[in-house]
Amino acid sequence: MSTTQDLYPSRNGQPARLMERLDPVIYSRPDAPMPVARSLIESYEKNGFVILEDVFTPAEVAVLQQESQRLRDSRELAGLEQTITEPDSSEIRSIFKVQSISELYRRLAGDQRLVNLARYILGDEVYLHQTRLNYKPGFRGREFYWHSDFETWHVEDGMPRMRALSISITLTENNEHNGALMLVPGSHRHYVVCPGETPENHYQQSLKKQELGVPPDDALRTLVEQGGIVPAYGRPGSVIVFDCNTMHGSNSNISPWPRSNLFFVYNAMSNQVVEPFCGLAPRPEFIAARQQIAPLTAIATDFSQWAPQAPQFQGSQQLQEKNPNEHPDSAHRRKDRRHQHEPVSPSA
Ligand code: 6CS
Ligand code: FE
Repeated sequence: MSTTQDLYPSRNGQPARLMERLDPVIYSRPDAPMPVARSLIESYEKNGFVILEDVFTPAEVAVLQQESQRLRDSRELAGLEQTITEPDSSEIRSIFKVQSISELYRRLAGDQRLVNLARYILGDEVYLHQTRLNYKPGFRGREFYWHSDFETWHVEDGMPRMRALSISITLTENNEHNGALMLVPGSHRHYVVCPGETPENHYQQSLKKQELGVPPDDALRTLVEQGGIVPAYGRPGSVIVFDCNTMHGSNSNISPWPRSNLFFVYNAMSNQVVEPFCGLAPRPEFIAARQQIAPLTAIATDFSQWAPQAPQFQGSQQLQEKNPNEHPDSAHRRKDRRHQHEPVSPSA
C-alpha cells in the first residue's frame, strides 16, 4: 500500500459516493501563452474535454491509418501481452504501448500539436503514462462501460493527483453508428468513490470488459442529469482532449465501419506514479509507465512525408529495453535503418 495519503479513496469497502475534485483542471498560470484559442481552453476547463477538428491533414491521416492496419495485420503482435482481444472473439480490441512497436506512433506522441497542449493544461513537463490503439472493429467491437480513467490509474497504478489527460486521435470517422466516445460535461469536477475491491491481476479482465471501478447507477444518473452526454463525433484526424477524471464510455459497434482511435495519456512529471493505492502489485509497464519515464520533447512533424518502413517488430524482449523517449534519429542510427525525414515546420 502506498504511504502517500490517499486523497481519492475508492474500492476500499467504503460506500459509493460523489466527492469534489481537490485538484485544478488547468495548471498553467492565466498569463502563460496558450497553444490554442482561449475559448477552447475555457471550454476544456468547464466541461472536462474539448474536441479539435482537423488537427491532422487528410494526407497525414492516411499515413496514420496505414500504420494502424499494418499493426493489426502483424502476426507477431497477435500473441503479445500488450495486445488485448475482444471479450468474446479473437479480434484485436486494443494494442497498448504502441510507441514501442511503431516508430511513427512514437513520433506522433511527441508531436508538438499534442505535447504543447498537454504541457499547457498540466502546467509541467509531461511523459506518457499509457498509450493504446483501440480498434473497435465493425460488427463485433464491444463497448467501454462508463468510467473515470483516473479512478483506475489512482487505485491500480498509484497516480497520486488529477494531473493527467488523454488525447484521442480519430483514425476513422467517429459517428452516431460506430460507437463514438461519449463524455459527461462537468463530471471531471466530481470523483466517484466506487464500490467493490480490486482483485489481483484485474487488468486481465478489465481491459476486455470493465466491471469494477465503474460508478453505481445513481452516481451516473446524477452526473448525467447535471451535465448531459456529449458524443465526440468527428472526421478522421480530429483530436479529443479529455481530463483524466472526465466520465466517459462508448457503445458497441454493430455498424460495418470500424472506429479506430489512438489514445495517448500524458501525465505531469510531478505526478509520477507511486505504489498502487489498492495495495496490490503494480500493473505491467505496458499499461502504466513506472520505470520508463522521460519528459517528452515537442517535435514538429509533417506525417504526410513519413516514408513507409519495413516492419519494425523486434520481439518483446528488445521492445522492453528500448527507451521510449529516445530521439528518433539516434534510434534510426542505432538500428542502422534508412533515415526517413527531418522534422518540418509546424503545420498547426
Ligand atoms: O485500465 C486502464 O488503464 C484503461 N481502461 C479504460 C477503460 N480506460 C482507460 C485505460 O485504458
Ligand atoms: Fe477510458
